[in-house]
Amino acid sequence: MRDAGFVSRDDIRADFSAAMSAMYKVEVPAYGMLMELVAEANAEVLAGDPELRTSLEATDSLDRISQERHGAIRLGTPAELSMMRRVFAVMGMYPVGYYDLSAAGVPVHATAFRPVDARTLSRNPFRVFTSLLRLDLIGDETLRAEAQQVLAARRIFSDGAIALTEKAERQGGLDRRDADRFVDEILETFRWHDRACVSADMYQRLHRQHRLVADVVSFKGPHINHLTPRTLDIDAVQARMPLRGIEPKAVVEGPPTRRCPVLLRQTSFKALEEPVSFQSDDGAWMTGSHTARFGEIEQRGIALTPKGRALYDRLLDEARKIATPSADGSNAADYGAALAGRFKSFPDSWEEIRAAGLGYFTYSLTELGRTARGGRDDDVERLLAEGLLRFDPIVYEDFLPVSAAGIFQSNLGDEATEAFAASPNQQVFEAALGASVVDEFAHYAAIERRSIENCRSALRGLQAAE
Ligand code: OOG
Ligand code: NI
Repeated sequence: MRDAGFVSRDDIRADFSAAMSAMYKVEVPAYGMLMELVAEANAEVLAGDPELRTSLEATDSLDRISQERHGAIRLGTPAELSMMRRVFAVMGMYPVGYYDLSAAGVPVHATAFRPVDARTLSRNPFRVFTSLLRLDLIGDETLRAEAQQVLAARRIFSDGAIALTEKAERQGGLDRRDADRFVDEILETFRWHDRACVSADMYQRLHRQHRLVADVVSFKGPHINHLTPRTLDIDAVQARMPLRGIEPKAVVEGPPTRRCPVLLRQTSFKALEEPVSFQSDDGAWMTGSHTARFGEIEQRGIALTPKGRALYDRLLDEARKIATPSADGSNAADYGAALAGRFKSFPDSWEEIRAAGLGYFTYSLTELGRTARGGRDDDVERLLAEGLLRFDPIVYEDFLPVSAAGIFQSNLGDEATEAFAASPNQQVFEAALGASVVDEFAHYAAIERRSIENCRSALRGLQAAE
């Protein structure tokens, strides 16, 4: 909607995504190198797979791929999370899904802020995995209280960022000048700060409790900790990383290599050890180090129905029981074999996936469908059999809790693995957020349904018009 000279939310998001990418390239040069590797691999895949190219074109998602990335931040308080929700809304990004990572030993729960409808996704699909620290899972009461105090005192948004967010809410949008200022102001929240806001002693105590707690509590803001480009061939990029001096984690998270990619596959390289400084009581700054920021790539496949997802979860679980990937990567080959073995029972053609009701698809008219006339019935199967419809997989736009935990773990290091009782609490999360999260399954189902309705009404319209 382009009311009264407002810049569209999609354009603000695209500008913000580009600004973040430029900032991260300067802050973490390996990210720039990863982007080059991904661009190279994607060009090769497209050149060698005309069918994939056609499908991406049919679903209007070819152009977005080179722009595509996600980031991640970790927030400390409910107030930060609810303000972040309002900020992202100005850019057309809304909370989708709830991820509980406590079961995997990471004391956070999370959502992903992202554009939701197909048109805005194809304009720019930038998304941010946003987690909220759960101090309630931290056993040491004194430390918990201290951490709470530090977090309560920090301000992660500039006055300008807050004022412009309120203005956008009041007016229903921002004009060009305000939109540019908004992007600049919000960028500050995500910037890396090498001066900690706690003493070296407190940092150590937080760190001993959990490295993630130290990362969230010790700094002025929720520095962006990675930006992830989307590749069409994650195995190729994984294999090439070492050739450029980047050491990837041993195991690719998510499903194994398949002809028909499902859900999401991810791999990352370890967090960098970066210099930071801590202020002592006499005001002097002392140098130390911190690891938080890393690089990641992802390959996206089809969004699965609850039935497909249940099958995925079961097969993954079985594979992990045969060989649980160890942090040092020593059993990576065993795990890879177990995963490939278990996933043999997951159908690997789009026809079978569709017939078994495992994945979501969009339907569109074929060339023949576009020129069809006269008394067609509405039955999808018949229209497909007659060659009037085609179907294309709907891309999974979300995240996976087991994979996310694996990414967290590989960056936090071995010693961070701690057993928390699984305690998902979507209600508490949504109360902090100040809104409910979108149910991803209902959302994909609605996209599929709408595409079928569109085909039907186009067929009907055509019959009437021609
Ligand atoms: C987020 C890790 C999860 C993903 O892609 O699943 C994630 C974090 O480390 O803050 O980014
Ligand atoms: Ni990520």
